[in-house]
Amino acid sequence: MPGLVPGIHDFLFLGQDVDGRDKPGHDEAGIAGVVMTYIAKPKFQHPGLPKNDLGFTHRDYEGKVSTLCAGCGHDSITASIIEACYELSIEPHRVAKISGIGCSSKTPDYFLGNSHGFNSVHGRMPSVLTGANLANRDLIYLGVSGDGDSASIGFGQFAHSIRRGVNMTYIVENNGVYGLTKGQFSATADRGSKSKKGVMNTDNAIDLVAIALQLGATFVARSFSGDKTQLVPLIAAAIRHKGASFIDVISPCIAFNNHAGSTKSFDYVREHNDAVNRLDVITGREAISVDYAPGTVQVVEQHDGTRLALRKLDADYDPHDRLGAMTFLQKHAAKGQVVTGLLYVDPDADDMHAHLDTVETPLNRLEAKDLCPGTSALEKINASLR
Ligand SMILES: Cc1ncc(C[n+]2csc(CCOP(=O)(O)OP(=O)(O)O)c2C)c(N)n1
Ligand code: SF4
Ligand SMILES: [Mg+2]
Repeated sequence: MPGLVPGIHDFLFLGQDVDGRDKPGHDEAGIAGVVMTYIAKPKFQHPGLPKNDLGFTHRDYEGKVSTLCAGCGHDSITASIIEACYELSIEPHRVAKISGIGCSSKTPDYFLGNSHGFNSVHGRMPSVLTGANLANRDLIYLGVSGDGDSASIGFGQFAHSIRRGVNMTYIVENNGVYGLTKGQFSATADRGSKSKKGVMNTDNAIDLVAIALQLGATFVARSFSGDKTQLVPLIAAAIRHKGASFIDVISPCIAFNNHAGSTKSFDYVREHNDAVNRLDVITGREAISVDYAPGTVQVVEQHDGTRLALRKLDADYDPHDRLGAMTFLQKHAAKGQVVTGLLYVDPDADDMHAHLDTVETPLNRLEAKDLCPGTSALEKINASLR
């Protein structure tokens, strides 16, 4: 997918604002010097493409052609999301993908082209997703964000959506910089790491995985954009999990954060990656992948019957122990190691709707009489509050 078109920064001066959107007043065909912000993919599909249970091919889970820089880690995450949704045989119209602003937040345009999508405001994805989820609990919610979007401007929003237990898969495509606005350090950049121009970051880093654990997320994982074998089953398991699932994906920005001195570069993460487990997701119907060694597998039962098979590398790592996960993370961080894998899961988790005891039926399917029960019902409620 990458490499077909120029990087995003080639477009920025060509009639677009800093978010990569067309400047007001410019139509899609473009005026002098304006380039379209997307390229649609041809609809043609080879008849021999493999199909999933629903008869869909991978192409049915793709979106537009990416306009990110060729080699951007975010494009690899897009490929993993497509793969996970294909393997789970998800009906695309049942997915709502919601994002903020940034190169990472542009990616929902490149996958699940037949799903619902909303590209919101910088740092505001979590509240938009929470509202959509409250209105229609029947959809599968994918929150896609960046480290700037979630750890800087949207830090409060991130925290509240996690602590509320919104049923979602929240993915942060973490490159340690504001890629879209040309590489300023974000709040996840490690103290002491260097920018492309050699400037040292003197601020302490926010570890979103540690925060998600502390705030009560019931599925917490970290992975690396270049490790599809680990990332695809993690995304699939997060989608099947009921509750707030959070995945921090280290995703090198090849334009501004892939040099010596960066702790989010391909080379650094490869050298310091310590996987706690290897996993496959097995749905009730059939195995998504059979690539696991018998005898070294721990099966985690999810409340909906989904089984998560963990292949443990650390004999004593227990993904059911929140406190243990927090300690494990800090211990390894102190050694400069990036822990990846499924760090914590609560298989019996509840979500926000259970906490609030909301009505089962999505609001858009309720009748007017259910939504507005009339004056006498209102009088009763008012009386009970006096
Ligand atoms: C309210 C507001 N403030 C600032 C900006 C400018 N801005 C756009 S994207 C961005 C940072 C994006 O960084 P990140 O979320 O890490 O995404 P990346 O591009 O690195 O994938 C900023 C500061 C904006 N669009 N809106
Ligand atoms: S995150 Fe970096 S590599 Fe990716 S599109 Fe943005 S500037 Fe390019
Ligand atoms: Mg970023």
